[in-house]
Amino acid sequence: MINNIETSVKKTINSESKTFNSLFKMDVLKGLSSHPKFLSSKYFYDKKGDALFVKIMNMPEYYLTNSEYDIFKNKTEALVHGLDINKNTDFDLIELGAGDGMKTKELLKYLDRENYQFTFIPVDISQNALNNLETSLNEELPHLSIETKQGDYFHVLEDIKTLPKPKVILFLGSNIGNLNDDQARKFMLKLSNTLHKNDKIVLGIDLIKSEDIVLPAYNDEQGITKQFNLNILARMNRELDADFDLNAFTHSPKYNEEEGIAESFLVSKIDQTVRIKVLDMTFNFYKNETIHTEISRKYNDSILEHILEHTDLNVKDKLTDSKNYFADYILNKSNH
Ligand code: AVI
Repeated sequence: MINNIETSVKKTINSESKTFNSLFKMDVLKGLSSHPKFLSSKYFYDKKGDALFVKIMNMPEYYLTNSEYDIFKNKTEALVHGLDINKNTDFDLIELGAGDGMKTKELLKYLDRENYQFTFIPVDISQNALNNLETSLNEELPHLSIETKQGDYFHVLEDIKTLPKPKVILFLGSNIGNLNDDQARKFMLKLSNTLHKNDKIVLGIDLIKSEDIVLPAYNDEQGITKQFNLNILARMNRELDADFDLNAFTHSPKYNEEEGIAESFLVSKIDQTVRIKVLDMTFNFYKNETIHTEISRKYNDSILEHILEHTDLNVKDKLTDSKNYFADYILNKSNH
């Protein structure tokens, strides 16, 4: 029975993929036809989701933002020292997933004040976020050379590869944590292959710590993270003409301290059938059935070493915040 469903789903995906004009539809079809069901967390981030994520970053429970800001504000000199940049060498400072650049501005101000020669290249999927960042940087640092790049950073890496100057890549905010270990290994290999010898990466990652600190960050009192998670259903209602009843699902975050993995699920409160008009399909959910929506992996030194195993990247330095919650690792590319 399961085989039949899987075969028909595969057939549908194969035959329809040419006509599907959006990856979203295909991913929804695949994820909701799987056992257990899953949806990719990248679909949290539409306009509504972006706004909710900004709220999350400002929540008292979401320690990640303040922890990394602490490093950028209070350890700027050590950070720049670890990057080994010669003041007379022009370089590109590329930020993957720049957002509002709050942390990066501390670094930019320092580099500007100390007369380093560089161009700041923020990369983001949202043109709106890039425009806002450019406007605020033009005001705060009028001499800064800035070139924005809009796009999915997986694809932008191809363009970055051709840039001739030495590079420093910023990949902050524990964004790598939203990839599983296999995806993270592939991504870091791809990133490593876009770099030249002695280029650097600043990789911001959340460190493994106890459940009483991590879990509230994904289960806040105000219910903002719940809205963020449910937005993926709301997005299917908006974009795929689905009829999800948001009240019929709950937000359920989990954290396994031993593994250092936080995960979010949506759980069906009742037996129910949901129709997705654009797919011309219905999906059944039984009471307590889960949809996996996000992984937020936490790291330690040995997990990171494992992720970097097949790359030419070596850990050169590690800076942590005053509470030891978060780390910015400086990685050096050792070969051409
Ligand atoms: C973007 N990313 C690093 C966040 C995280 O912590 O995994 C996304 C997030 N999900 C729920 N809250 C925040």
